[in-house]
Amino acid sequence: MSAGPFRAGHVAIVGRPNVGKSTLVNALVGRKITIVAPKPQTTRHRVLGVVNRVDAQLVLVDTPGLHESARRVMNQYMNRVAISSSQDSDVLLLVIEAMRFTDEDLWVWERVRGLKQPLFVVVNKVDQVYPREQMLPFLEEIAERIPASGIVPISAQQRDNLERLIEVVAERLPVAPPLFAPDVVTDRDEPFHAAEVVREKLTLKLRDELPYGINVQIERYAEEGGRIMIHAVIWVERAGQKAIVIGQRGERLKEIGRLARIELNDLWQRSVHLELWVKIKENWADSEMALRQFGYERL
Ligand SMILES: Nc1nc2c(ncn2[C@@H]2O[C@H](COP(=O)(O)OP(=O)(O)OP(=O)(O)O)[C@@H](O)[C@H]2O)c(=O)[nH]1
Ligand SMILES: [Mg+2]
Repeated sequence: MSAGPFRAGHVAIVGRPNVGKSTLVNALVGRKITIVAPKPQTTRHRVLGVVNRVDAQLVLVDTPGLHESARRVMNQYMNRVAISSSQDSDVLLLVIEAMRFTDEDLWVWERVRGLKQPLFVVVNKVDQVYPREQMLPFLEEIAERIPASGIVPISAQQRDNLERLIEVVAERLPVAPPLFAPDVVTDRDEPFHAAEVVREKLTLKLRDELPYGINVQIERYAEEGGRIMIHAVIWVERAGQKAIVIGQRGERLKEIGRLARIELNDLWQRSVHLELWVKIKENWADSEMALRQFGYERL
């Protein structure tokens, strides 16, 4: 146990899409609070995850992957979320992938390099590197390119070196009392999580381009006779997309609903009844107004 003062603050987690930011948040919190998928641009919102230690509370801020080609209103919104979360944080974690420093990583670094907060480079997915010594020249190159408070190689998936990461980050947080009560793990409520889990399953089950034009909205969330009743609308941008989401004889939609329901059942230890509808709102991702209606915060 440490004899130092209690420290608490916000730790923004930024990086290009698909490097493992959300996986890292879930691994550190020890519970799935933010969705994960093998495709880029999965996270769209700022989601907080709270990590409690004897001498520190880390309020992790999961952010959408910063991406250079953000032409649509929704993509610009995602980048704004990531940047404003970074500005508001006490410590920044720039997540990259082991052995892969891309032009987009460089672009992300350019976006945050002017910020005053301590910044750590988190080199994720080291489980994919054999033998590990291969990483040394890569780590040296990163150290040369990015003047950071530290470089921490980890595997979010294998939970490798995460305690070390928590330790070095906690040391840089301000001396402050906890920001959240000890039983709070996230700022998001159950309907938000339900919508996100449905979107995660859609992302997993649909071909590559489609998930970007999909939004999930909870229309009804209620407890009835000990069960959680959820009605969700899956918004797509065109009639053709609706047919794809539903699938032949409704098979795909059924499977997506089944997977989401199982996950929510397990997570909440409650019986969940989930009904899904697919509706069309043309080009909603290009519309500031549609984003507002869907509850994307104003930034
Ligand atoms: N091998 C390996 N895969 C990982 C690790 N961490 C994450 N992944 C995988 O990388 C993919 C992307 O993970 P996410 O956590 O969704 O990445 P993200 O950075 O949040 O992505 P966006 O939200 O799209 O910006 C998923 O398939 C994860 O399972 C890791 O430590 N090792
Ligand atoms: Mg994510």
